[in-house]
Amino acid sequence: MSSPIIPLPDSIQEAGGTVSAQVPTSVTMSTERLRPLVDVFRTDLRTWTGRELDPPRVASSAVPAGIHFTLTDDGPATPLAPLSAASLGEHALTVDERGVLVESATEEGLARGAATVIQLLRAQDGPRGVRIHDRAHWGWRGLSLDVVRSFVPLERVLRIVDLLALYKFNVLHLHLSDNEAWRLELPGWPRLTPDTEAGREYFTLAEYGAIVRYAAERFITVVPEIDLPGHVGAALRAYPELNPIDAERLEGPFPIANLSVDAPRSWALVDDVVRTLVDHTPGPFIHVGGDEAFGMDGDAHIAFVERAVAALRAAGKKTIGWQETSRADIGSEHIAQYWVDFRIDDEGAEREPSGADAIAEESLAAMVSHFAEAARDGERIGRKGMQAVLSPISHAYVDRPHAEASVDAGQDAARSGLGFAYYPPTPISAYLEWDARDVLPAVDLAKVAGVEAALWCESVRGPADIDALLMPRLPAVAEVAWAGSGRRDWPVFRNALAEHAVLWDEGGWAWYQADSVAWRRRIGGASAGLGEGGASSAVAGRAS
Ligand code: TNX
Repeated sequence: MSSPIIPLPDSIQEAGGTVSAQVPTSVTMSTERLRPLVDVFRTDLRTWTGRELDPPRVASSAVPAGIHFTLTDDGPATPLAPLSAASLGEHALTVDERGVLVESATEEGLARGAATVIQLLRAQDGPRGVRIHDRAHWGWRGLSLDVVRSFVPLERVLRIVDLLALYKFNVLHLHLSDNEAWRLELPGWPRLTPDTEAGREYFTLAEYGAIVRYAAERFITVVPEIDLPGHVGAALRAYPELNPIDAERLEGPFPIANLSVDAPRSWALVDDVVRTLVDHTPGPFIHVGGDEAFGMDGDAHIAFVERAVAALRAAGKKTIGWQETSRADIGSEHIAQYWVDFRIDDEGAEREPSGADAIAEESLAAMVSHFAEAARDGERIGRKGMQAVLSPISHAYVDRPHAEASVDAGQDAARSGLGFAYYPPTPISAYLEWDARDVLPAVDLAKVAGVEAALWCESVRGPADIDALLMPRLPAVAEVAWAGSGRRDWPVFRNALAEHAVLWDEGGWAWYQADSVAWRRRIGGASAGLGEGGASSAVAGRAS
């Protein structure tokens, strides 16, 4: 049996005979405590389906043709945190003649069930009978969003949060600084965030707080990253005293741009970054960056990572950093984010794009030695017993050029310019057909925390490009991130994907209309109903 729900639930039982004739219009909840959650559900249902629900009421059970949320445990709510027990989002969902019932011991579980309800209500007619039990395999299901190479304004970030919620992600990792720009207000360092001709292209701390709150309402934790000690070109342009030598040679792709270990201001910057992120981030994790400090002395790199990690821990935070941070002596509580999987991607990684600026000779030499060392990070993560979040370039980076043509002529014409030009064209199936359990054999499976997609924006020319890179690749990564094994069968998955086009259309996404999928659009106001009309009582899902 196939199901259009993405990611595929742990267990689904279709009850073909109990089709609800009506689309629900009312929503109830077992306790007043659920009102904020149910209000967010109503908002998000409107976003993705255009449907309106009456204001929620407290009730002891479902009302006919209504949606009912039951919190089965009235103990105190635990703080939102990736990798907590609640982060698996366990819940049950039943659709029968009484209506739609979502049950969970946690609010987070109810929110994940609500995402399934939104997917079920995408069709024009009432949802069919179904019995679902679901929970995530991985407690870290993230998207790393580069708001630097192309600024992503607040409103767009919130739309991306909506998308993450729809596909049961629980982490938004914000990449806030890089060679090109610095996108977060930092008190005491005003030159980092100048106004540009395009206006103000950075987040004030108040705006950052608004993103954090909006995400938290959807049980998504923001993990901020100010990338140090490499990738600091923007900081060096604003404050050359952070490294007078590197500040002189910031042109071209992949510049050597590191904080200088000898510059006292470098350490002040690290401390101010740490303090600001800690003060404005309620979530338990801060990302220390740490990647691609090309040309930097290894001990100096380690010194910065150790100082940042120590300062964050002293302030009560947990740390994650790109895989290169595994070289520091920071204990096994640290999470290393693995990304350099050139082993799987030998062909494309070194693809020189036509017309690209030449990479400076010294940058190239520094890169070659950097990636030689990176090849040993996986083994290091395993040996040190660190946890790992998996973002393999070949399967989790959504900024790769599209391999499929688009059925939309405009999109197809723009295709060659979209995606980081150093990667080969990549089909949607590449984001589905991998298993997080196979990525890092040197790391104990119990130490694998989960999966994170990454959207880097070097090739992004406007909002439509962001849409076309994320969609429909993100749901494929969601499938891998939510499931231990999942539905990694492209011909089956694409049937489910095809059904989601109506949601993306309604949500206003300029998603990439790859010609490898028979998209089902809403034609003349009617779209197909839910389910494939398979045999009733079929049992499916990951558990079967
Ligand atoms: C590598 S991923 C980078 C980024 C680029 C990206 C392009 C990582 C830790 N570093 O700076 O934007 O490739 O896909």
